[in-house]
Amino acid sequence: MERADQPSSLSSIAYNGARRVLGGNWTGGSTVPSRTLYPHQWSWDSGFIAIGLRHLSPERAQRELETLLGAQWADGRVPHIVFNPAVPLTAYFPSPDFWRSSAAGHRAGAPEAVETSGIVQPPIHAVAAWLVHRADPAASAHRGFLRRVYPRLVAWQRYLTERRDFGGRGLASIVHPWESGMDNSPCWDPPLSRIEPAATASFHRADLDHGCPSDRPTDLDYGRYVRLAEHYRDQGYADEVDGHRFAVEDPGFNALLIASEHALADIAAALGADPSDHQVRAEELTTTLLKRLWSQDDGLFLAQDVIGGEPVPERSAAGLLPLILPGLPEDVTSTLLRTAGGEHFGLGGATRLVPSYDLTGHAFDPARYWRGPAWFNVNWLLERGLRRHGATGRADALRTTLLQAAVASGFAEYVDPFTGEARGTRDFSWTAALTIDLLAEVAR
Ligand code: 2M8
Repeated sequence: MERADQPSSLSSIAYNGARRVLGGNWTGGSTVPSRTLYPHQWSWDSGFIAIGLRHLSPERAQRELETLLGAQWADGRVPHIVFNPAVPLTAYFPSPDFWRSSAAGHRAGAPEAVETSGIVQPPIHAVAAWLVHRADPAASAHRGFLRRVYPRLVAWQRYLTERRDFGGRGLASIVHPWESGMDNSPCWDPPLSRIEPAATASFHRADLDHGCPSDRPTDLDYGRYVRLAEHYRDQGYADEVDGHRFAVEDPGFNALLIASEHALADIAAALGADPSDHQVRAEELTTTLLKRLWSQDDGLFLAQDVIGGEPVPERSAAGLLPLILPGLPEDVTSTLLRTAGGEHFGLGGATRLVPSYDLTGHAFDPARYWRGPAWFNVNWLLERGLRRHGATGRADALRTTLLQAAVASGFAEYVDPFTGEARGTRDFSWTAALTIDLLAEVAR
């Protein structure tokens, strides 16, 4: 099933190492982010993983996405974790017996055959499906890949634009910090401070057995994560506007939502359907994103606390992610490019890779989860954003640094943004997958 035609210009250490990681983390229908820390299937991880896998085996990349979409709920949501029943309950917290999806999510349309979480993650999936298709359009057409995934991807996007539009202006809200994918970002501190934490003794954190405890979120943060998830579960995972205690419009999440709407337009056209609905929606969402989240004073997009009714005054790498989008005004892209290279993120200067959070921010910590370290998926997105907006030299330099850091760190989950020193777990799947994607780009 695996392709043998490895382009000759690829760095063989990076390529072989990344292929080994992805092979070791493959479970037969999907890929775990990490054998130790994250032993199930994660939603946005699988999107990034499929983007890399397409260069090794387009069919395996298709299966990665189809396994995830096979756990989609009837209301359209794609759950952030699809649990592997063969993995012991104690291996990861919150486990399936916490989420109780098939029972508590029954009314919302949770599947009966598989247990999942009830929250979501950033919608990279239509982007991934389109890239996977393009890796081998003939094989994809032969398997009917796009025809099968298109209706599911449309339902997923509509869940977000219709059921999660709590601000009433068209952007999707996240209802839990984990939904951002940037779990412990300082952006969530103000809205989280309103949440009464669950008692620490009421749950057992498995992450501390595998990760470095001082890098991981605190027990206080975890208590709040648990309380929010319990509340959502106990409401039957219903998305009533006033049923949530945490609702935030995150620029990173919404940038991927818009990028996926553009990808749906491409997919519709490839299937001979009318792409115009998707194009119009992508343009409307971009206009709203600019109107609602852009901050010229801060030089990037800010998250909006929907319940608190105000922007969150923190600079996160999520605020740079709209760089992946077409159709931004020239002054916005030039400001974003300046911000990425300036004192707050230091790209091309103080830092080797873009940190997850403002270098000058009060909560900056180069080691702590999503509060400073650099992540490969975020930097891969920014590399594409730089390229899209003509900053080719900077994109090339970022790509080279990413490849060096991935190999030197043993395909780490994340790295110190100044030194590239490995942090978190090793043999991490999206780090390996995106390495392969960048190598393929070099070879082209
Ligand atoms: C991290 O999130 C999980 C919860 O979903 C955790 O900390 O236990 C985040 O880095 C997230 O972005 C990622 O998808 C997940 C699995 O790699 O791990």
